[in-house]
Amino acid sequence: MSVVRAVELRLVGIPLVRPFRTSFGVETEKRCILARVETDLGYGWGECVAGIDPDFSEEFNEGAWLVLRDFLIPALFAAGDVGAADLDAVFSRVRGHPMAKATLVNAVLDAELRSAGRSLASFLGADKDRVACGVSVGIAPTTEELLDQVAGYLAEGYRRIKLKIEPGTDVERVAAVREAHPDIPLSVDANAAYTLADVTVFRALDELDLLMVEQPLHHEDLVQHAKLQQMIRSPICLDESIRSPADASAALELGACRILNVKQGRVGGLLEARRVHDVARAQEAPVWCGGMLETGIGRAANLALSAMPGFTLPGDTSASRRYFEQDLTEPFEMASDGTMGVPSGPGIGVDPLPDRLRACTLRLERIEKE
Ligand code: OSB
Ligand code: MG
Repeated sequence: MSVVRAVELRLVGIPLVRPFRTSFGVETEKRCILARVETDLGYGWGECVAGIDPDFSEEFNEGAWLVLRDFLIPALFAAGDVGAADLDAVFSRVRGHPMAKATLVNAVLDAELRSAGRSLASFLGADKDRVACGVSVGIAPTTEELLDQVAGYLAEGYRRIKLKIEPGTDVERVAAVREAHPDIPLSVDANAAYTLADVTVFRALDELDLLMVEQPLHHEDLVQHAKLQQMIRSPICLDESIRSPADASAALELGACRILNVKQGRVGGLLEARRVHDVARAQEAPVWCGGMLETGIGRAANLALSAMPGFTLPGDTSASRRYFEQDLTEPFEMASDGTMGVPSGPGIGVDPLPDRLRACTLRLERIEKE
């Protein structure tokens, strides 16, 4: 338990090494909110996974900033002496906005763990100190470029390739990658771009021995996902549809998916992510750690989460250099066997490099408890 005395909100921007294109848009820069909470015991960091536009979810940077500044931070100050585990209740009067809430939950948890000298991985019950890494490959301009990128990532050691697809850029592309690499773990992510009327696409993908098909349909279509899962062999994995442990449990019970992508930021933070993990484990559904092109701050949290026992598939926990020429923290590097070390220092185990942080900050607002 501790009293939060101030929160620094910061909008940061870092160019991506190459544009990242999905079925919902293209990103050339990572832009996100970082929160640094100051408590009577120390400080902690949280990264908000919202992006520039409300496209992956309703949440986006400018909206999340206002929700944090005008609702969540005042509620946190009013709560007085609190622990990260209490924040669910403290924030309950704000409906939705799991990404904004996660920012503070994670920052307060980081502060608690730092002051206790305990690593996040140990707190979450990690059973490994290295995790297997996959890579999410954006929609490329041509099949040749896609094949080049995939070959490059495989040469670096990535243990699973995930291809972004959209209507019109799907079966042929995926088949070309499968032909070039008959034995690799391969998956696709549609980011909700299809409908049940596209079942022929998924039947064709079924022939390509995919590890999973991620979020084929609209995020609110749990029933349609259950119908699609009945029609195809490849396991469906849900991402956008899962915003809470309750969603996870509903989706598994309905048969809307057989695998879950756990993004701590999308489900309201690390504590809720642990609950999603527990729900999935109780139903023997594998989970893996998704990513939102995080900076080193969010990446450190993701790596700790990935080290939990139910995370049995490689995550989108790629090396810093897959995203940025220079990260905000010391770069996360992947070994040639496709594994990455889980930070073991107190809390998330990393800090932003002061000069990098200054150079990447686009806006800074300090909010103090009265
Ligand atoms: O759907 O998993 C997704 C990135 C931004 C928004 C949504 C998604 C992604 C990724 C990249 O696939 C995962 C990563 O490497 O961080
Ligand atoms: Mg996804």
